[in-house]
Amino acid sequence: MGVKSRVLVVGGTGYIGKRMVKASLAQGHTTFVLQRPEIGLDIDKLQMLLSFKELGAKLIEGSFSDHQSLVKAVKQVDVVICTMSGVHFRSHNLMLQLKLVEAIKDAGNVKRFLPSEFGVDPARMAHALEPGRVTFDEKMIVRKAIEDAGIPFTYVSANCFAGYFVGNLSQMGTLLPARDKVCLYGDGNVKAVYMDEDDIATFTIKSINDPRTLNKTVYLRPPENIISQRELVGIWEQLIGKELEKFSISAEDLLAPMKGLDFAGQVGIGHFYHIFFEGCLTNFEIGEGGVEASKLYPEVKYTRVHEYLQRYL
Ligand code: NDP
Ligand code: GFR
Repeated sequence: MGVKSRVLVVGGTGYIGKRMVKASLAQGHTTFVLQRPEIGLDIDKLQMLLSFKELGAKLIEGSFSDHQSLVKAVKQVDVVICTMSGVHFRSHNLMLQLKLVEAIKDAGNVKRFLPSEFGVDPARMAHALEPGRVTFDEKMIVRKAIEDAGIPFTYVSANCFAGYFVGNLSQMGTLLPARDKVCLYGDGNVKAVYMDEDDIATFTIKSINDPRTLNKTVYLRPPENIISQRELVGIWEQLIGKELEKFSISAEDLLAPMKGLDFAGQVGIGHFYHIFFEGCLTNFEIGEGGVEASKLYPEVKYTRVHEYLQRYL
């Protein structure tokens, strides 16, 4: 809201984390990034941290295995954003956030904490399928710890990262768009919400010191990006000037191979089922505890799906 804050990003070299760092700097906040000693010889992470420093960020050393180092880090800032990895094929450490909550509680100075969410609203997923439900259950455990500690928060429900859901026309097991045939979930008409990850970071940083988002869930639901998988495929067909052969998979057939897959694969199938058969991203009205980002920040020119798809041509 124009006011500048001191922001610490924890998980700042991650897929969404690096975008948070850049958005925080771009919006003029004094931006800190946690530099974990455990990254060791991970040269990509180290070089990225150094590049953030060149952009004006400050690096703060801290480790999840050293409580005092976390307390010291959060004492230097007003806002903490955590982008800890979730449950997928990369790594899964959401519960580590409980250590960060403890540090924020002990430090006592943090004005807003944004835990690692950035997807489906976990508060609406008590019915989620095993084993993917673990993503949502763990995020709810972290929320409870935050609220029990009386830490001011903002939760961000970012819906579908375009990199995981737009580039592949929402097909599982690939990150690239089909050019001949495509599988639709059921009739393909269930509405989802697709977000460019840079916009997720932009909206998130806009929310960090906005009184309207204090102790609220911010839903990213920009109207032009609320589309069905069939509409997504249609946009791609327009771009490539070719109609794709379409076939349909039923919910039963999507779920059938679940047992034979590894944990990450089972989690993924569950998420795709809830999103594209149940419509969990759009089958509810935003209530009292929530606000919608594109309404709060109409000045953000968010990337439309057809613009995002240009990179795959
Ligand atoms: P990443 O897999 O990129 O990991 C992010 C960061 O987590 C890493 O960079 C690292 O921080 C930190 N981390 C991982 N393991 C450890 C550990 N053992 N100790 C300390 N820190 C660790 O995460 P994503 O960006 O993919 O996911 C972030 C959030 O976004 C999750 O909540 C996830 O559920 C959600 N998400 C949502 C999607 C959607 O479509 N809506 C898609 C993908 C993710 P460091 O930088 O310090 O090394
Ligand atoms: C939409 O909200 C979420 C989406 C969320 O709250 C948490 C995680 C996700 C993503 C996961 C990110 O890694 O949904 C599925 C999963 C990504 C994934 C994509 C998993 C398996 C796949 O085969 C896949 O193909 C693109």
